Formats: sequence, structure tokens, C-alpha cells
Amino acid sequence: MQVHIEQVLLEVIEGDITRWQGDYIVNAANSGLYGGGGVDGAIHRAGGRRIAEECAAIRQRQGKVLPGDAALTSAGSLPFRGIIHTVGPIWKGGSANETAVLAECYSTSLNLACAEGAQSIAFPNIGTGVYNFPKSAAAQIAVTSVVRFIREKTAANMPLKRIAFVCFEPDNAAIYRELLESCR
Ligand code: AR6
Repeated sequence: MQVHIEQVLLEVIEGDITRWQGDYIVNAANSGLYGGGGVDGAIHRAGGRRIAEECAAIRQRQGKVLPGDAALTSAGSLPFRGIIHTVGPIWKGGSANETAVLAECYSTSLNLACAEGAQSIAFPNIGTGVYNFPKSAAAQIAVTSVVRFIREKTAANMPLKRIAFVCFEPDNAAIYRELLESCR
């Protein structure tokens, strides 16, 4: 499922983000960049120990990565230009600024990717696993944030040509397909 917004191709892909092909993948990390379960675990397992070493160096240098913020490492042995580790909000019922923080995860990651000159980037469904953000609301925020980002950038400072939402769970993929359909 694909749709164009301005000159950028948005696509929904079902599967494992470590198998995607492109420049940068986004990780749904924790504030300490300690690695963990879910997509974080999959990325660290597939990319090898260099990613954890670089995460430790970031931790030493700047302390925690706050929710909504992001940090960049290499991709270790994975064939990407790098990994953008962003920290989603822990869902606490919706009254703890979770929506704004999740939107920030997308805009911060996209800004970082653009600063690196990325032509393509893939996002997992940040926050919707261990952190328990409701899937439909999270997808809506993801798509809205990405579309807004594309529309607000001028062509001159927008290197991105392809943005993928990689959904591990079929129900998430269905939600994203429906949302992108409505962007046509
Ligand atoms: N590729 C793409 N998506 C995946 C993969 C994969 N290989 N594996 C799981 N997902 P989660 P969070 C999906 O829990 O909610 C970690 O322990 C998964 O189905 O990975 O932001 C961190 O260290 C779900 O839809 O991230 C943090 O402590 C989505 O990725 C905490 O979990 C996000 O689920 C972050 O929690």
C-alpha cells in the first residue's frame, strides 16, 4: 500500500523492520537506551553489540534520552546508514501528554534523518507494544505527524523520498492502510 504526499512516497509494510531496505530505521527505545524487548530487542539482536556500545557512549555523554527525543547510532552489522533511537511515551491513560510526546517522536526522528541527508526512513509502531499506547490513536498520530512534516518542509531541505511504516502486527498494518487510503 503506497501513497504520494508531495514528492514523498509513504508506504505500509507488514513485517520485521530489520529486514527493510533503505537508509535509516527508527527504534522504539527506552530512555536509558539499554535495549529491551519488542522492536528494540530485534534491532539489537540483528545489529550486534556495536549498537549497544554506541548507546552506552551516548548515555555517558548526555544521560537519558527524554521521551519524544531521539539519538543516532550506526546500524552495527545491519545494512542501514544508521539507527534513530526514539523514546515513546508510556501510556498512562492519555492525560500525561502522551499524544504530544508521540508526535514529537516522529518529528524529531524525521528532523534527525533530514539532517543526515536520508532519502528513506522506516518507522515501527512506536509506543504500541510494551508502552501500551492504543494502536489506532498511535497510528493516527504517526500518519498525521509525518504528513504534516512533509507538507511543512520546502523541497530544498527535504532529502526524504520514501517513508515506510513497518507494522509487525497485521492489525496495525490494516489500521495504517486505511489511514493512508484516506490521504489519497
Ligand atoms: N519489526 C517491526 N516492529 C516490531 C518488531 C520488529 N522486528 N518487533 C516488535 N515490533 P515495542 P514500545 C512492534 O514494545 O511500545 C522495549 O523493551 C510491536 O509489535 O517494541 O515503544 C524498549 O526497550 C509493536 O507494534 O515498543 C522499551 O523499554 C511496536 O513494534 C519499550 O519496549 C512497538 O512495540 C518500548 O515500548
